[in-house]
Amino acid sequence: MNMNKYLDVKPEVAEALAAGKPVVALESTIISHGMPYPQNVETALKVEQVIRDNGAVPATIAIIGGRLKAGLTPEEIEYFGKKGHAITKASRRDLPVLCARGEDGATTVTTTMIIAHMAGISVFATGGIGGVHRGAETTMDISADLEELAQTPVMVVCAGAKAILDLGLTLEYLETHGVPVIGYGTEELPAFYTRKSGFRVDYRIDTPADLAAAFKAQRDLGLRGGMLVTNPIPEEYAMPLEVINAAIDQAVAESVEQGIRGKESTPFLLARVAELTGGDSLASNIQLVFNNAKVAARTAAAYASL
Ligand code: PSU
Ligand code: MN
Repeated sequence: MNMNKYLDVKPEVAEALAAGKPVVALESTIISHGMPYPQNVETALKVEQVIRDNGAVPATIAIIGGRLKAGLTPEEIEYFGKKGHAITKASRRDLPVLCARGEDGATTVTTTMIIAHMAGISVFATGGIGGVHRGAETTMDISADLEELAQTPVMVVCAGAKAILDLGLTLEYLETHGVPVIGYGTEELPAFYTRKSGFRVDYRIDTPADLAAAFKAQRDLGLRGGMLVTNPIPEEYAMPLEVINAAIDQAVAESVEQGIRGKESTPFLLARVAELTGGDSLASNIQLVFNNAKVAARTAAAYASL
């Protein structure tokens, strides 16, 4: 493979890819901006173990000293978790300057997809994706994650999107850009902390083998863009709808009052919802990431055998 000059693939990951073995990408914004220390580091290490237990090699993705890293060491994961919000949250538009200057960056869904694709990784597991924000009709705040799904051929396994977003507009945007939205074992779009949202997915698929077959068909058809797999949080960790919605409504109202904009918007809302719901939402968040890692690893294994 003709490797990008800025890319470093961890040897274990490179060997797995060369041998046609399954690899699953993981993002680093969830570590530095999505959870508090030390739970972020514990979760990031444990999620790698879940990937291994389900037959794939994990590749946590980040930017370190201007290098695009496909696969981190435990020490690097610790570094990202400890530095937290001091690390730049890096979306597509941030890559040129970070790489030119040799700086660090925490990769969002967008940049994790870009780097995974550069390295030859097809499946990526995370918690939630960015989307169209409430009020986007005036703010135009639409996550670059949606645009990336439209153009980069990576399957993203998530637990849907948080209701901090306008989920209806998010689905409309994905439809316009030709991104298939799959429900894993469900017809209804999950909303991260809850299994239901009131919105329907495009297709329900029930097995990793069938997810892999759909992704393979997308490749064989020569269609650009990725696929969004939404996997509902396990029932026992789902949060009561009223509790989570009250916290989300308050967080959104505060972000409007305080004029929070741009890249700060999502981290502000996530942190505020976590504060307002106490440790419950953090425990749910951790469990749904493990659940997504399991589905992603099994799907990567099925895809590798096609
Ligand atoms: N949504 C979550 N948890 C997260 C994120 C979103 O429930 O950690 C992070 C992901 O890294 C996602 C990014 O790609 O936020 C989206 O940020 P923005 O809305 O600024 O594009
Ligand atoms: Mn935004």
